[in-house]
Amino acid sequence: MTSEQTFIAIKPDGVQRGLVGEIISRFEKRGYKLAAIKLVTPSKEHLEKHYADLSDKPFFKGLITCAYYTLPTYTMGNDMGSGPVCAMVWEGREAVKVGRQLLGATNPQQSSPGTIRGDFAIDVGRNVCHGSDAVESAKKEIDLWFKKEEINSWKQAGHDWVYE
Ligand code: YYY
Ligand code: MG
Repeated sequence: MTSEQTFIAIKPDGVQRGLVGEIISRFEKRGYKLAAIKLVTPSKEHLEKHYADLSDKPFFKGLITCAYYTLPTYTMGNDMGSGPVCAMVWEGREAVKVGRQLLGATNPQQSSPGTIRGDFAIDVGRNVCHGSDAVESAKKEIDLWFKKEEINSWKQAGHDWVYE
């Protein structure tokens, strides 16, 4: 597989807990290239689209609740809509698959130490990050979160030291 893009987001719990730098650092150190980044507080409608395939799940309502997102501080009881999300596009070889590996299992109780969730999370509803689960969903998520002109095309100075 040649270079591909994945959508990675640091959820409000990750932003509030000061994990933005740490999570970016893990993707950077692995060798991936940051193609887009912004801090956004998504609307309920936006989150409904983002999580459309989970709309019949019992945890869906809690996942997309935005009741508190205008409050200045994080309020317990909701997830993605509770404050700013750090939305990113990361690019590189097998970025979707390896991105998921860097995140760890959905439920942090099952996430291996060394993964982001395995190092920084305990409960599934506070698992600090999102990553696309397939190349097709990555394309849809990138289209949903970013305008074309927000995606940067550039060559990393260290490219040839990362790829053979
Ligand atoms: O892709 P990933 O985030 O690892 O898991 P999904 O199955 O797509 O679920 C999205 C999101 O929903 C998950 O990161 C936490 C939340 N969630 C939950 O609160 N309770 C569950 N039993 C399963 C998922
Ligand atoms: Mg998912």
